[in-house]
Amino acid sequence: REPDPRHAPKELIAAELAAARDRSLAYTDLEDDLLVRQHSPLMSPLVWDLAHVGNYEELWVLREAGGITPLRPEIDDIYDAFKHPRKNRPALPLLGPAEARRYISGVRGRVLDVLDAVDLEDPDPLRAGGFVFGLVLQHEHQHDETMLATLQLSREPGLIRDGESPPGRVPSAVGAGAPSREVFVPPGPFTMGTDTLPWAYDNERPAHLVNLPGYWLDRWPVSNGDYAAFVADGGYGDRRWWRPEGWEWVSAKGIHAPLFWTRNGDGWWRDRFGRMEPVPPDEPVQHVSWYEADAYARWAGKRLPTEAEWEKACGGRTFPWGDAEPRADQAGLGHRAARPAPVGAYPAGAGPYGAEQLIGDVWEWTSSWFQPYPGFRSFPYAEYSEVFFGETYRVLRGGSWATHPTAARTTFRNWDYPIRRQIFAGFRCARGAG
Ligand code: AVJ
Ligand code: FE
Repeated sequence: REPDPRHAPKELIAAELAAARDRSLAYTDLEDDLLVRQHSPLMSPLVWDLAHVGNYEELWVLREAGGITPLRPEIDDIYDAFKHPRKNRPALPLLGPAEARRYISGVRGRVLDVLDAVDLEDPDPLRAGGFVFGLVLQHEHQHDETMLATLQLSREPGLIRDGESPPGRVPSAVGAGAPSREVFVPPGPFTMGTDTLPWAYDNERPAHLVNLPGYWLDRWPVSNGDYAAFVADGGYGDRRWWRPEGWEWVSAKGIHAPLFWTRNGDGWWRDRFGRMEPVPPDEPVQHVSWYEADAYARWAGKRLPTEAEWEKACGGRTFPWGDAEPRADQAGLGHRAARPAPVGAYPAGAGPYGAEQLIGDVWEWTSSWFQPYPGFRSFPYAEYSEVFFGETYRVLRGGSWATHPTAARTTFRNWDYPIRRQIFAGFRCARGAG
């Protein structure tokens, strides 16, 4: 098998950096107008993401780890995500597309020089195990996923390749003799988070014991077909299923289906990167907010899992199947296809209790707020995780079809506002054993 990039030799780090850059350049290989325009007030112009990725490398690899004199200190302010909310970014004096490409390629050349010179055994925590390279690599892939969400919001056709078809529906997922739709996770303690994965973020640390009662977890994410039944049952018009804030939100906004769904005759169609298609019933539902996920679960007589319940179902390994890097038959990751695979497509990716599709395909909303683990220490900067802790953001787990394997593992924590729907997020349900 491929060596794990988290314990990577320099050549592998360099190859991973090149692959991430190819990806960013592919998503921004567009007419200037499409790069400079703001497709949604929720998102940056794509040309902002592009230069921001390079500026982040300049800050962390060149200046902090490499001790190199700033190349373009005057643009730091523009690309500081905390100084300017996304909706204001089009008004900034952004580098144009050609200049942005030149800037990030100039930075990258020096990054490779720093990589060449660095001692990966250096005890300095930024350099040890190549942490700072893992940081910028995961950062770039996370922005690539964000750019895909921007491109989906643009509804412009023909910009995103569909990729290879995801695996077809696996017969064992349906019909007589199919596995049960829920798996049981017995009571007891498990180790949540990590002390040992060298490229894990601060918010995944430290490892700590969590004791949970037994619970049932859906074997698969909720499908479009499942979700359409909630819609057809009048779920969006029935206050009983909703949190008060969620009810207020759907009522005020007139929300009655997932983002990108449109009624067509007696069926649902969806916009997928600018093309309309019937909503595939077997695919995990995407583009629902936390409030919608929470309401569906209540309608189904269940609830969302806590993030501890989600992680325990993965069995304490880097991936549900073990510590080996994902194979194509285990998880849908890295934009192999521009869509999730049907529910049941990855039995080979099951965790020890039988839950499938935990990694890849769709991010999964959990009931948990984004909070620090006991003993949390901010590293390398408070603005990555710490400033987001509290009762504002809900945690998502597992990664989507658009998530690169470098940023996918059972301990990885993502978070967003409970009203957000542009991310590639779905969910699965849980219920207590009682
Ligand atoms: C972890 C996806 C919530 O996009 O805001 C990118 C990742 N942090 N640049 C985000 C991130 C800094 C972050 N999320
Ligand atoms: Fe960023």
